[in-house]
Amino acid sequence: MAWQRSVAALGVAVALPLTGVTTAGTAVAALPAGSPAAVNGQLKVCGVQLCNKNGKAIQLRGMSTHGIQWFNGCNKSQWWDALTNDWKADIVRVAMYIAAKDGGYETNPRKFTDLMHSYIEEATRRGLYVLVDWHQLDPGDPNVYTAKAKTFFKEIAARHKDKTNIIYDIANEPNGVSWSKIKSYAEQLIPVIRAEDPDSLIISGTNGWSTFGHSDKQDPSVVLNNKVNATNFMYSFHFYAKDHRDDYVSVLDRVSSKVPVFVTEFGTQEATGDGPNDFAMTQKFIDLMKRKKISWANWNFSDDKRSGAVFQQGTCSGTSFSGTGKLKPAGVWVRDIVRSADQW
Ligand code: IDC
Repeated sequence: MAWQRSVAALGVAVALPLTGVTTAGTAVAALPAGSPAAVNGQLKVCGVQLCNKNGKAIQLRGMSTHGIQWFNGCNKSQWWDALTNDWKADIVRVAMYIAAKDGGYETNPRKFTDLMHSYIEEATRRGLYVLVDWHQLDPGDPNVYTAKAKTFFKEIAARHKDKTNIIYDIANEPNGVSWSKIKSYAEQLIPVIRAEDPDSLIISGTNGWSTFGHSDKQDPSVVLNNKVNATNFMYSFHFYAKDHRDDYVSVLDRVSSKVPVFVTEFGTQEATGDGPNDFAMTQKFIDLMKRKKISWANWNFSDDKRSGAVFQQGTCSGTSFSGTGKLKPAGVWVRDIVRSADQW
């Protein structure tokens, strides 16, 4: 406001209205001023872009947890401090495996739903966006878990519907299943979430482990010609740069010009999340994602022994997570990119 500026310029001490004060009197989750989620607010899809509350296209960057059934030991204040203040991440993806054979959600729905609530609350206190990852993987058909997914997402959405920093990913990596079956699953889940949280941003994986079918040797047109019937919806794409080369860059470039895409998981190494890094190949994806403002989360912010876990083994039993002292090479490399200036 012009009058505010001119008064301030005169150096007159007067009480000026604070920005961000609402008159509605509704309780909204407190996001720290200046944090990524406070600045950008409720996300929405605009065209093929992800936009902030002002309709400006933005790119979110951040980290995925490892499976919270295995690596909840990392979930401590210094680990969150590192992600928020040292890495300056915009987003945390919380990977909740489903299958009993992995010790996932199925083994104890109450425990894992509560654990997800606690990650969401902590991310909110930190001003991060939080991506709730229904980490179905094996079996690869998300329809196996439709009833369980509905129960889980209904409770999550009902509890957190007033937050503006939550993103729902309803299927991590569908595999061994046709796109039409994934689309059918998505169209069952979306109304369940939207009944509770109408303006929510929802993502689903695509066939071929979230490659728009490319890892299944299918053409992405199968997805592009049969889109999910929903608004505010994005498709996920995953890659592991040592195994997934220029042809995957081309697919990502092609699909992201046609539909909104979020890279909810990628690695700089082999698809096992282990083995040698290929930073030069990863850089090609990073450049594309920067140019097109495609948001991403890297796998993963844990101390697993594999090369894709950014911390050296044993780090999570201590309290030192910030800086580069405890990082593996992938961590040093990815941290630099996550830390680089936000573009909003
Ligand atoms: C891997 C974990 C490993 C676990 C395995 C379970 O690193 O500890 O035993 O899953 O199958 C993905 C998956 C992600 C994988 C990761 C690395 O989303 O769950 O984690 N990856 O293999 N897709 C491509 C790679």
